[in-house]
Amino acid sequence: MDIIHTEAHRRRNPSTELYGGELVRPFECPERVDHILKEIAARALGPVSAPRDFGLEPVRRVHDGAYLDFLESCWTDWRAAGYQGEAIASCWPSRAMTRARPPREIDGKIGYYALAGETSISEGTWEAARASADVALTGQARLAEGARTAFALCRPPGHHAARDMFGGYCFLNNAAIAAQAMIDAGATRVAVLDVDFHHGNGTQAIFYDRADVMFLSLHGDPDEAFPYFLGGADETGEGAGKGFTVNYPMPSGTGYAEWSRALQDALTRLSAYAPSALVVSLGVDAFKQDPISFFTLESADFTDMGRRIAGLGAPTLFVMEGGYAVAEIGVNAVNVLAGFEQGPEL
Ligand code: OKP
Ligand code: ZN
Repeated sequence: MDIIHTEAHRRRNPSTELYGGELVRPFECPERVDHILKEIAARALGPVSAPRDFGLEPVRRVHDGAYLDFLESCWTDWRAAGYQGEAIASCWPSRAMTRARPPREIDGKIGYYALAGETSISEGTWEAARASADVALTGQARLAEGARTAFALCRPPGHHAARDMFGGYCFLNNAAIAAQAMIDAGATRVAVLDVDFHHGNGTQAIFYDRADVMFLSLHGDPDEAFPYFLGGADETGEGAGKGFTVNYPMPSGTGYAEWSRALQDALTRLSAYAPSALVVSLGVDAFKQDPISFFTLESADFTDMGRRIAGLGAPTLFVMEGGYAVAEIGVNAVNVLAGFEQGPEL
């Protein structure tokens, strides 16, 4: 399997995450990629190559222009305002404050574009986010050139990022950018299957009113888990997109028996949709030892997950999302990919 990776991810290395009222070292850290690469090498999964530079055009197909300008200038503007720490949102356009436009001043602007406060913006964040989108787009290009599968080792992750919102460690929605690029290259039906523990609110929102990109997500019930305000089973799409969003929220303690039944249902729906390409938002934070999640999947379950996804028979782009049990992230992520390469049990 072709693996796309760049060391530019290291430019995303903030020292703070607002967690439980403290500023802690972020769960989403550069070592995550080191462990994945180490396991890729140990198991000879395939060649690792660098991304191409696609520029911002394919990113603009998914994200708002003023939002991209904000991401690019945020760190400079934050420092210019005289702040000593990393850029953290602390005010939001809440329900009763609907003056829905970005203020000029950086403190207001970051609150306007933030969906949550845990994600600090630091020097290099924009460059790493852009490189991460290029990684996904390069994976998409591999599929367009005829590859059956590729692994975009994206970091930072993307599935929480919406058209004009960052947060949940995400800035640019790598999976959505790749899916849109597939459509722009002529695909008529693409699907995004999101197996990260957290609901892919950004991806859902981006494609909510569209029938050309189906979105299916298995995740912690938003009544109990981040991102809290999207991801219910009653969200099924709108307009032309009605029926093309499918959510599987599951409660605390969910193990693979229950999780894989949801996956089987998702695969049955996907099979009926018959996408010409599949994007898998590959988070491995459903793992039992994940420090911020509450499912109980074992490492071996990730192999089975990959095998089942292979059963769909669609050209498949894996896009890395979450997973915070850092020592085990390599084994868990590569298990999915190796399971996919083994294919379904006959
Ligand atoms: C990103 B991805 C829980 C706070 C959760 C954000 C989690 C972002 C996960 N107390 N903070 O989907 O893996
Ligand atoms: Zn996650």
